[in-house]
Amino acid sequence: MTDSVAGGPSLPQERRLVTEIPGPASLERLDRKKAFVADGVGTTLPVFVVAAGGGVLVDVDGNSLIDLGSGIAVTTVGNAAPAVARNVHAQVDAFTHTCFMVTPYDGYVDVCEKLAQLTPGDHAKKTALFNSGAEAVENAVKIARVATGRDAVAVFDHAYHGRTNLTMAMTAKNMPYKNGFGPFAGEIYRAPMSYPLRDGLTGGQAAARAIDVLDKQVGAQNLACIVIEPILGEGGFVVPAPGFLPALAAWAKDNGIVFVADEIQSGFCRTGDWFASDHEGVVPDLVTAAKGIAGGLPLAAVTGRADLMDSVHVGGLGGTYGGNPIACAAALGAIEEMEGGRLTERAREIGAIMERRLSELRAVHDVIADVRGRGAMMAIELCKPGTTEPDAARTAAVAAYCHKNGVVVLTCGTWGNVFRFLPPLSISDELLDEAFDVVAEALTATM
Ligand code: PLZ
Repeated sequence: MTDSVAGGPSLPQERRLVTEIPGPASLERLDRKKAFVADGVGTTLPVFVVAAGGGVLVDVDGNSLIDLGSGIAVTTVGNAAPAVARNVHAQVDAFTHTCFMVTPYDGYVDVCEKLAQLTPGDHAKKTALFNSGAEAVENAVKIARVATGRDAVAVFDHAYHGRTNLTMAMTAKNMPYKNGFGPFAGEIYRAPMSYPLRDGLTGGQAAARAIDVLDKQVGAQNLACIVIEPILGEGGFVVPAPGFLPALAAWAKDNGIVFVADEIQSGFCRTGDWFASDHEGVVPDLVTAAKGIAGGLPLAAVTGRADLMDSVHVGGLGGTYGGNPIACAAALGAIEEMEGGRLTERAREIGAIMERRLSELRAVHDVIADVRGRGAMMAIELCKPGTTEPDAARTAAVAAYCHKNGVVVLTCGTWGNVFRFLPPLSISDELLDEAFDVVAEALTATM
């Protein structure tokens, strides 16, 4: 065991490599991981972390790495962010759990009130809290089914919604999420997503194509809900063509289908708006949120039209830990950081820097087929030059170079050929620039 080291924004904001990555102390721990942790739980970059904050992760060997992943879009306000840490400490000292379904407490209701204000639309809204993103998605489907009396659920190509049985069925990619884990839940239907690089369609055309599939293969009258990520997360940070989401939302509305925006990865300031749906003025019936909501503590939510939320019988929604008081205290701290730190604006600034750096790289590296994203949710897709044939091998090589050189980068996409850049919004411009210098070196070194 390692003694804890103070993290948060006061950590030196620097990339500092004192050993190979991973270093000897991490390698020793990797042996213990191998002995005691199930192999099915993989690791992208096996350095063992002892402290983190601002824009860095510090490992057990004393290396300080630049974080462009935020623990998969979670530490949007930064790691050990001051208001999160303060609220968590206070809550731990007061009480750690009662189970909201047994005896309630303010933090849960406070988070629900905040979500009613922050999610798109000014209609009457209610919320139920859960532990993980997958659990939120499952509950959104449960609510939509009860509210409509229908069974069918529409999802999209490249979608990621989780690893539980229902959400595995909703997730598109077989390896590693689904392989061998069937049989999957029924009544899940997949429609084509708007993917501008690959289909060249306008938003309206792509929506018409998806609607035609759903109308002919399922029937609008059988659909309880459409569940969609407004910007794809694991599926490749694909931003649908303008007009795609509004057209789908309008069709859902006309046909009594609940429109669910899965904002688990794209929500909470990541894209430069509170939610990605805001960008095109889409007002979903239900929104699922998790990840960035609570600065690293496990919390998830379904927020939506009060009439839909209240269609479920009393006792029909819940779970032992859903809306745990410590997680709620953390969420209130994270929201305080977002509001006080004007983090939607910061996400846009970070997005502008990343877009400039990535566009410069695209001009010299013809392996970069696409630069896309919004705010602090940017990506490049790597393809064989002049084609849209995915280049996963080059992507892996560039990632390995970045990792060895102290920059935490994440890949994604159905073909594993997309780099997604999603730094904490607490990162400095200097660190961000340094990280992209390393990405540039990596692209050159792997030519
Ligand atoms: N919906 C849009 O991005 C989680 C998954 C990492 P949980 N994405 C990261 C992995 O390999 O397990 C995610 C998401 C969207 C749902 C989820 C599921 O959220 O909190 O991981 O259950």
